[in-house]
Amino acid sequence: MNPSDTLPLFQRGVGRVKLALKTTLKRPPRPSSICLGEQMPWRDGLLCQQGHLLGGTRTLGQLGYTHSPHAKVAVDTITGVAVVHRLFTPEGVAVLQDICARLEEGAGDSDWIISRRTRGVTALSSFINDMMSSRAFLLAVSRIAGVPLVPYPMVNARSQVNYFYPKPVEQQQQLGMWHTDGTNYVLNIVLSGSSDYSGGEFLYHNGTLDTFDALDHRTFESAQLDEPGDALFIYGSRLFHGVRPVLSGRRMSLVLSFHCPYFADDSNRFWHVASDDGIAATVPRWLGLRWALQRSAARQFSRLGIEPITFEELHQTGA
Ligand SMILES: O=C(O)CCC(=O)C(=O)O
Ligand SMILES: [Fe+2]
Repeated sequence: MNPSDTLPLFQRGVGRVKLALKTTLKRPPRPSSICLGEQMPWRDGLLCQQGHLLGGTRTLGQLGYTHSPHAKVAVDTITGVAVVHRLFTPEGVAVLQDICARLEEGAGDSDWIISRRTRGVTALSSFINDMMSSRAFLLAVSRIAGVPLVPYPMVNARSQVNYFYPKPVEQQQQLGMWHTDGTNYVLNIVLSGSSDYSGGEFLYHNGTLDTFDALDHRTFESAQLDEPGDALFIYGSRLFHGVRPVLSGRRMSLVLSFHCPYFADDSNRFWHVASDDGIAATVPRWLGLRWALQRSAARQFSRLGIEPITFEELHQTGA
């Protein structure tokens, strides 16, 4: 088998600009018309009280990076990739499944490997919005990441629900799967169980961006995401990753992005966001992002209504 037949590479550089133009010309979906009528509010008890389990953790240093994205934070402090089990209770997973399934109504079609997706879901679901602003949830994700985190400041790039369905073989071959994310700290929560679909494995390149070769599958790893609610945490802008085409059933996932408020640096690029949301919609949001990144960490936490999460706190146990 020639891996290039099954593992095409997603657009970068000029390809992103072309994609941004295409997205701009397409009629945007209208997710704001969805009325979820959520029955249950978020509560911290929906996080697994025994604490989550991590598997296959690799720091940015272990992936081969020598330069840290943040001054004074070592590459071996920041997680590059980790499988997260039991972050939520079964009830928490069931509520997320229900909300994300209902958000499909307003999903836009995507001609990427993801069949459909709904962006900016924190504006549509108060449950997901409150979960992302919960100090307990942010502390759990910060501990996984190795740095304190807040929700990513740009709403559309902050959260997304992906729906994958089988596609005709001819289409799969033209479509990109391998990509890096625009955002840095990304939690990919798979809400379908492994018996709900076939194909759809989450692959990542176990190395740096420079050493990625789409044809060399020896460096690829498949994340063990079997139970609904299992998640893959990644440093998305520095890890090539992708979901293989789904062959049967449906795979649904909730992808959440975070930002470390102690540093103003951010890897996102205008064309990356514009390729997802179109150019016109991205301009004001982009200006808002530049503004938000300048806020102090104290201000970012106080806007969420929570006490700051500190570096020291990440290493304390029993909290
Ligand atoms: O749906 C997933 O599990 C992850 C897809 C992905 O990498 C993305 O949306 O950027
Ligand atoms: Fe991604």
